[in-house]
Amino acid sequence: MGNTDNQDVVAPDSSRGCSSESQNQVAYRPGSCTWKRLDKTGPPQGFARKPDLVAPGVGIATACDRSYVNNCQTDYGGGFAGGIATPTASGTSLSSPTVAGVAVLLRQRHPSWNAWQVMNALRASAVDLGPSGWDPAYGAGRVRAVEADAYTPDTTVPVVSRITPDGSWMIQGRVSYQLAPGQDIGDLAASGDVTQYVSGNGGTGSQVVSWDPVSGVLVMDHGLTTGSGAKDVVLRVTDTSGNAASITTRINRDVDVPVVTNTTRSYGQATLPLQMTGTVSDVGSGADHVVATPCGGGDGQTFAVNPDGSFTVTMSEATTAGAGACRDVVPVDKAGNTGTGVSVSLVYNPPRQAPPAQNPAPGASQPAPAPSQAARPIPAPSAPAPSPGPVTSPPLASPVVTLRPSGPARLTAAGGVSVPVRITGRGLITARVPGTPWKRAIRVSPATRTLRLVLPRAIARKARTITLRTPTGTRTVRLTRTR
Ligand SMILES: [Ca+2]
Ligand SMILES: [Ca+2]
Repeated sequence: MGNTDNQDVVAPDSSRGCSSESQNQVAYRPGSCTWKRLDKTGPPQGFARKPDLVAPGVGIATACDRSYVNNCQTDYGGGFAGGIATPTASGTSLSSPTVAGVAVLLRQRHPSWNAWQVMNALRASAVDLGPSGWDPAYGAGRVRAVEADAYTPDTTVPVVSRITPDGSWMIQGRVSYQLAPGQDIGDLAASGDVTQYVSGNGGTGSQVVSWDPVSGVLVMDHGLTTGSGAKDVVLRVTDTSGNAASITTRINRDVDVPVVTNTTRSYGQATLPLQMTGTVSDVGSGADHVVATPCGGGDGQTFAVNPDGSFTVTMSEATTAGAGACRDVVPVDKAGNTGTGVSVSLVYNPPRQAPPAQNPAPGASQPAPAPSQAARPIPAPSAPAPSPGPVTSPPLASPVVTLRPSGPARLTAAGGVSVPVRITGRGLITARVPGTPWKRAIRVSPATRTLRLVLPRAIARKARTITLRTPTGTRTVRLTRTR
């Protein structure tokens, strides 16, 4: 309650509300000034916007006697007939009884009105003073009895609808609602089926994150704290006339993290880029995507997970033979849970050009080598051109390759293999690492002194021997690990 003089000027000693903040900003901003609901009546704590009203409270004629009342003052400008000075007093102690008297009249005139409706009648009928609308000096304005009597109470139930989510999945998350703009919200209360809580009553742990009275958008933390599964959260909205509406939001809570399974490392791809494939399984919301981050750090890249859980991660930086790429791949489910990552390293080993046809058609030309083969780490002489001959001559016999390792074959930690050899003849040999799917075709000639290969790291870790197959036989070579 504030007090004004007969010019509608707020008295210096009048009580004033929070500065320029709106009612609901005050209610939802921790640390801002909030109404203390000390007497447990009236509007809920945190929703109060004070003062409510002003009423005349300066120089009010009273029956007070200065002999007994300290703040009883004398107004020598007025006076009773007969020239006796009129005893007056100032302060909200004088303005409050005026408003209380109007409220009593309203109660008598409208016995069906509840306390909210009497309060609203007083506010709505007041003369707006000072800045337009409610302000911290005048509140709703100066009380008016006749206009308050003519007030029609609000019986409209608040209209509230949910914006997000609707049956979607979340861990901790927020629910947003749309309240019809302009509603005078008296109370907001929300509850979950696991954790009971209230909001908007000024208590600690309020779940309301934001509330914009202009747009009517309210955002609330759902407040659920336990387990996965379907949960109901209820928001109850009560307006300042006591009209209430509630809305229930079904939340599918998922706190189970996704898991990467069935990782397949692809290597030696015939075409770039390198790709790693795998599957993500998830309890609850289902896998959504994986985030692949360079193992040495850097920006993560997102790859979608298909409905069947499969995904493919591509690594585009390895474009030359022997170049490698590495990713830490972390699965994420639709609720935002992130699982444990897997680390994947791949080495680009371009496929060998197809061996020349054993019986090339007369006049057939050799295909041009692919550009990437220029970067092959293995020095290999050109394939022998088919011997020229008459077009009617029979097919040439296969070149004969005999091979005798001439020293220890070495394997470095990086996967590099070198095998000293002596070669007779020209043609292709096939290298394999027993127990793995890895194989490679190598073109050789008598000039070849060392076979050089690069194994993917995963293969190199398993490799103990390497098998070299020639048209005339197979030889297994033991690998010596070197630094
Ligand atoms: Ca005003
Ligand atoms: Ca999950």
